Amino acid sequence: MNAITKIHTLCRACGHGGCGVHAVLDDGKLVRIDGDKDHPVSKGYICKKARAAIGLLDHPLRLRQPMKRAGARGEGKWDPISWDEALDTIAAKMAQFKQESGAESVVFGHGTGRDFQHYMYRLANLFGTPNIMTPGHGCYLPRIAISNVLGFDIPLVDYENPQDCLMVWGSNPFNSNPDEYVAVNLTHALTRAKKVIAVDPRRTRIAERADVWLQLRPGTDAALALGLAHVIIKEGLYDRAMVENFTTGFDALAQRAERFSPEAVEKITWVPAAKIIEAARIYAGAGRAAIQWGVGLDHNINCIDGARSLLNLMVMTGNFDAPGGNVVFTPFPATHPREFALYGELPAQQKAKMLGGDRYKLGVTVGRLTPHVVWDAILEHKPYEVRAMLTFASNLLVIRENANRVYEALKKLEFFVTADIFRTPTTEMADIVLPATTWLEHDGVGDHWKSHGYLFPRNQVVKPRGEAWPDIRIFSELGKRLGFAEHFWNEDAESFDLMLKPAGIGWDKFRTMPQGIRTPPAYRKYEKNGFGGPGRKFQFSIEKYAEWGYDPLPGYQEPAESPAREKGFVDRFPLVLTTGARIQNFFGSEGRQSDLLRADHPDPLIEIHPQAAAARAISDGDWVTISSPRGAARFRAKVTDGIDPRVVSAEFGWWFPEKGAPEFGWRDSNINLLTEDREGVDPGMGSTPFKGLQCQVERLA
Ligand SMILES: Nc1nc2c(c(=O)[nH]1)N[C@H]1C(S)=C(S)[C@@H](COP(=O)(O)OP(=O)(O)OC[C@H]3O[C@@H](n4cnc5c(=O)[nH]c(N)nc54)[C@H](O)[C@@H]3O)O[C@H]1N2
Ligand SMILES: Nc1nc2c(c(=O)[nH]1)N[C@H]1C(S)=C(S)[C@@H](COP(=O)(O)OP(=O)(O)OC[C@H]3O[C@@H](n4cnc5c(=O)[nH]c(N)nc54)[C@H](O)[C@@H]3O)O[C@H]1N2
Ligand code: SF4
Ligand SMILES: [Mo]
Repeated sequence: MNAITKIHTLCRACGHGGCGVHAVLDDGKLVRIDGDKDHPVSKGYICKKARAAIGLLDHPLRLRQPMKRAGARGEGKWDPISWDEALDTIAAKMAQFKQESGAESVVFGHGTGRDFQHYMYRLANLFGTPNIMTPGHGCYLPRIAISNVLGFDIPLVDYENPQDCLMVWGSNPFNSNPDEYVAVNLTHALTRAKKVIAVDPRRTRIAERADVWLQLRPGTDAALALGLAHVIIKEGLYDRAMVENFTTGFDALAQRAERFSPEAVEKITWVPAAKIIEAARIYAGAGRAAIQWGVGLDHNINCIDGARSLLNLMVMTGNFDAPGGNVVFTPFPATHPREFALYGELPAQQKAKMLGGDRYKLGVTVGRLTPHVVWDAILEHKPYEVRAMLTFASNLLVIRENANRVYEALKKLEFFVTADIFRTPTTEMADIVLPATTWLEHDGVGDHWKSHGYLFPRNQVVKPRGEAWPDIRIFSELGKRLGFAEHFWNEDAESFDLMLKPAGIGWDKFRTMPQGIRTPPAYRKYEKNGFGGPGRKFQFSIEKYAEWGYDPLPGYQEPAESPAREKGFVDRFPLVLTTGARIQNFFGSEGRQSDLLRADHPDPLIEIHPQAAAARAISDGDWVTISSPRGAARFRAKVTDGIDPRVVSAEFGWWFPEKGAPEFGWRDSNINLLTEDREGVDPGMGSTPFKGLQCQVERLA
C-alpha cells in the first residue's frame, strides 16, 4: 500500500503572500493540493493556479541549471554552466562596474512583491546601489508612499469587523486574491454590508452586487474622489470632531474641492452627478465604512492624488483606523523587512544618486525606480550610464510599459542577469540565466506583508528540480562573493532564524505553526500617538509635498492621451483603453505554459461594447488588432455590455510559450506594446498609465 503524507505550506502560485494548503504526497510524489480550512486568512480557499503548480514542476521550459549566453544577445543559444562559474562571473562583473562606474551603474530589479525581495535590498544596500526597479511605482507603492509621508502605513479594510458600507475602488479580489485578505473575506463582507459601492469601468461581480456602481472613465479616479469630497464637505457629512481635533488644512481642501462639483466631475469621469451625490451620502452616512482599494487607482498618472483623496475621505468620515473601516495593521512581531534590508548600509552619497531622484521625490522615500529612468540611463546615459541589470522574477518584455523600448534597453545592456523558474522572452535576452525553485521546492517565511500583521511558514514539499536554487540562496552566495560574508548565511534557515528572533522562536518551531504568528490589530492609534504631520495631525494639505515643489493639495490632471486631445489624434485613437484587469487563471505573465490554465482561457481577450464592436463589424470571438501610437497587438474580442461603448479593456501578461524560443511570441498579443513609459507621469512617483490611454480596434481580416 502506498504511503500518503501531507505537508502543510503556503501556496505562492501567485506572488503576494498566499493561501494555506496541505500538499498531499503519494509515496513521495506530489499528487494533490488541498485548501487548509483552518488557515486564518484563506479559510480553505484555493484556486486552479495552485493545482496547476504540480504540472508545472517538470515543464519542459523549466530552467534546471545556470546558463550563459552562447550566441548573439536574444538569439536563444545557451551553454550550461555551474553555479560557481555563474556566481563568480556575476560577482566579478559587478565589482568591475562598481570600480569603473560606481555601484549605481548596476540596477537590481524584481517583479511583483515576493518573499525574497528584502534579501535583494540587503545585497543592493551593501553593494551600494540605490537603483532598484520594481513594478511598485504603479502597484501599491503610490498608496504606501503617500501614507508614509502622512506618518502611517497603508490602511486596509478591517474584514474582521462588519461594514455598513463597503466601497470597492479599482479592485477585484475575486480574481486578484490573495492580495491582502483573500476574497473569501470579501464575500462575507459583501453579504453583510448594508450598502456596496463599486468604482470600476467594468461590470464586475462586485459591480453587479453594488447598490451604486460608479462606472468611471478609466484614469479619472482622482477627479471622482474629489467629487465625493466636494459633496461630503458641502453637505456637512464629515465627522466634525475628527476634523477639528486630529487634522490640519481642511479649509484649504474644502476650497480645492469647490472646483469638483458633481456636475464638473461628471464631465471628466462620465459618472452621472446624481450617482456621485448618492455614493458620497452613503459612504459618509454609514456607521462603519471601508474602502477596498486596488490598482485601478494606482495604474494612472494621478496615482498619488487619487490615493491621498481616498485617505482624505477615510479620515474626514472618521473611518480611518476605526473597527470595520480602513485600519493600519501592526506589523508582525518579527524583524521588519525594512530592517532586514539594512537600509542604513547605503551611504547617503549613493542614495543621492538614485535615478530620477531629482524629480520623483516620493519614489525616493520608498527607494524604488520607475522604469523609464532606467531605460533613459541605459539608452541615453542620462544622467549616467547603467551598465548592468540583475532582474529576479520579472518578465520585463511582457509586463513593463512600452515593450519596444524595454527591448531596445535590454539589447543595449552590457551585462544582464535574470533569475526565473522558466525560460521566458526576457530570460532569452540575458547574458546569464539563473534557475530558481518554485514555492513547492523550498522553505521560507511568508511575510504576507499586506495581510493584516501575519507571518506564515512555507514548508518545502518536493526536492528542487535540476540544480534550481531558492532566490534567497542566490543573494547569499552572491553577497559572500562580493565581500559581505558576515551579512549572509550558509543555510537558508539561518536567515529565517534572524527574521524570527524578535518573536522568540526559531525556524524549527515556526515551521510547525501553520497558523503563523500575528500582532493583533489595534484601532484608532492616532488618538494616542497622533499622525505624522505637524502637531501630530493628519494633513489635508501636505507640507512636505509643497516643500518638494508639488501641489500640497490633491488635484486631477488629464492623461496625456485622452478624449480631450486634438481631433486628429482622437479620430485615429477614439477608444479609451484600460489594461490588466486581473483574471483568475493567470498571475501576471505566468501560467501561460500550463495546459490546465490555458484549457478554458487559451487566448488573450479584450472587452468591447456591442455598439463599438458593431461599428467595426466585430463579432464575439473575432480576432482583432488593437493599436496605439506606439504599437499594436492581436486579441480576441469579448463583446459585452458590461463596459462603456467608448472604453476597451485588454488583458495583460500574454506571451506564447508554445511558439518557442527565443521570442515565445512576445510581440503578438502584448498589450504593453501599446502602453506609454514616459509622457504624462505622476509628478511624485513618475508613474505612467496602464489605465487611461487611447487606442483603436479593428477586425483582423
Ligand atoms: N489571478 C491574478 N491575481 C493577481 C494578479 C494577476 O495577474 N492574476 N496580479 C497581482 C498583482 S501584481 C496585483 S497589483 C493585484 C491587483 O489586484 P487588484 O487591485 O484587486 O486589481 P484587479 O483585480 O485587476 O482589479 C482592478 C479593477 O479595476 C478596474 N479598473 C480598470 N481601470 C480602472 C480605472 O481607471 N479606475 C478604476 N477605479 N478601476 C479601474 C478593473 O476593471 C478591475 O476590475 O493582483 C494580484 N493578484
Ligand atoms: N499593461 C499592464 N501591464 C502591467 C500591469 C497591468 O495591469 N497592465 N500590471 C503591473 C503590475 S501591478 C505588476 S505588479 C507587474 C507584474 O510584473 P511581474 O511581477 O514582473 O510579472 P511577471 O512578468 O509575471 O513576472 C514574473 C516572472 O517571475 C517568474 N517567477 C515566479 N516566481 C518566481 C520566484 O519565486 N523566483 C524567480 N526567480 N522567478 C519567479 C515567473 O516565471 C515570471 O517569469 O505588471 C505590471 N504590468
Ligand atoms: S489564490 Fe494564489 S495563493 Fe491562493 S491558492 Fe490560488 S494561486 Fe495559491
Ligand atoms: Mo501589482
